[in-house]
Amino acid sequence: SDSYPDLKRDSRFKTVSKEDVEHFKKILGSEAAILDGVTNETGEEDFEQYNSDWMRKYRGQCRLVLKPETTEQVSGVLKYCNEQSLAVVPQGGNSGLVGGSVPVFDEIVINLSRLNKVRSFDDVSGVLVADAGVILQQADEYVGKQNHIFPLDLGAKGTCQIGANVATNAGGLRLLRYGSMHGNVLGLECVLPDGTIMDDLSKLRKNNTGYDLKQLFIGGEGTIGIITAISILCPQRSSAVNVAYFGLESYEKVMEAFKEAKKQLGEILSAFELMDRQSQSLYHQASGAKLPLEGEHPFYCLIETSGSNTEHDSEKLNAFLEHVMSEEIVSDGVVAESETQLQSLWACREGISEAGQHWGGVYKYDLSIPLPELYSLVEDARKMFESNGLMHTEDETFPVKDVVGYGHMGDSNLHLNVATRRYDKEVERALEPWVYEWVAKRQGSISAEHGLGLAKKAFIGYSRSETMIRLMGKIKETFDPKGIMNPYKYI
Ligand code: FAD
Ligand code: 2HG
Ligand code: ZN
Repeated sequence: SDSYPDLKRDSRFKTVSKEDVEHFKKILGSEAAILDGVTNETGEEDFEQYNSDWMRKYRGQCRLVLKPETTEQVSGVLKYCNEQSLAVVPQGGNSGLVGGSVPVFDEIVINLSRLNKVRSFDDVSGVLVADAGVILQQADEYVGKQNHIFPLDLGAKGTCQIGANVATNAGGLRLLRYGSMHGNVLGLECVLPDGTIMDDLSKLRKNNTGYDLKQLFIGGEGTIGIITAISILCPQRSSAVNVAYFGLESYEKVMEAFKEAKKQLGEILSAFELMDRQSQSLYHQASGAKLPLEGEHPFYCLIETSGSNTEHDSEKLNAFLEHVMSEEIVSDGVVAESETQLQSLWACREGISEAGQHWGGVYKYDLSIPLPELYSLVEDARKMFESNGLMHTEDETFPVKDVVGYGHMGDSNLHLNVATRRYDKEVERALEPWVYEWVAKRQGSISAEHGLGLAKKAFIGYSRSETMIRLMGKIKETFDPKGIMNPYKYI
């Protein structure tokens, strides 16, 4: 591939033939379920959305997209692919940030967008059972009508799919309150590479009967099978939701504010997000949106509370605000007075990811770092770019525009985004393995919530021991002996 000079197509995999396409047509039984550039002249541009990722950084060359509508169809497709040694890439909403959801060479894309029915919801237990291809926002709206909330929320909610959320073990904005997929997913239905359906759509919270195999698919990034349905515990929706946005003088003050928020807001705290000045400026420049506070502050935080009693929550939040203002922990702040204002405060946080690539390219790092040192990475990265002369915020001849830090402070999860004017090998060489070494030295994780995909595959050793990587290899081999599932990625 021209896109990946360092990678070689695995010659064990067959190239898709006209006979293969005929076979898939029989399994799927509908024109709408196949995008076929093998037996006809379908142009490159029709494949663009399946071949290239959200950041336009990774690009494959697939000429066949399959969109099964049922678990049985997924099973039929995989069984055939396994027999014929045809490599596949499971694909959800294609919002992943590590190049995991697009082919590297000519792998067949198995897109799950048509497998999208809610199967059941029980408003007593809060258990939702739904197909993998249901879009996150739609799942949340569905359970919302019955006063529940999907236990995950993230900026890509309008496009990402719940099956893929499980496959990536997505973290998002409220993990602090509701916990991770590993705890909330009660059951899965998966199709193994040989077409076997593993039906573990349990609705039980407790089930200590043998190894918990579904956990391997949670965060498995489509390397051992395809998730076709999930069963997940949805908490009660809170009737009182408040959002506050603060400006702070230093990172030390941010840590103090977090400590106070836990102490004073405890059980109603549902998000504590961090944004630095540069990230807010980038968001403002890219979107044109007005920032909530007058003047600039080195740091900003977004706090959300969710509870069942409006009066009680407001009282608590006001007491907290009074305290952090009078102690000068926080310099300035605003509390959302309406739903519109609440949305626009959240947009200041959720909009950063997209703003990062507004100038042409972006290098994204998603890291777990112990809180006291979390922000030093951003400062060190800036120093690094200043000393090697690659960064300038105004001068367009410099490849790097700015370095910004933000993220899920409540989970010790930093997002380091290096906004560039183009994808540039020199910038990449300056960042890697520098970032990974920095994080490993502090016993952090080189991928907190986005996964490994193609982007981080080579760096797994910075976060996992050789023994663990060897065991992971064995698991992969057990489930997928022919290696057809999402090859060239993960491990
Ligand atoms: P895709 O990108 O299509 O696929 C992701 C991976 O899962 C691929 O490896 C793919 O092969 C595999 N896969 C997809 N479907 C299946 C399936 N049914 N079975 C098996 N494997 C499958 N992530 C976070 O964790 N937290 C955030 O806060 C967050 N915010 C984001 C904000 C923005 C603006 C964007 C663009 C992305 C964000 N992400 C975040 C990353 C991304 O949204 C998540 O990783 C999400 O879970 C991916 O869902 P998707 O449907 O787009 O999957
Ligand atoms: C977020 O929290 C996402 O906004 C995306 O995880 C982070 O783009 C990023 O680096
Ligand atoms: Zn995130």
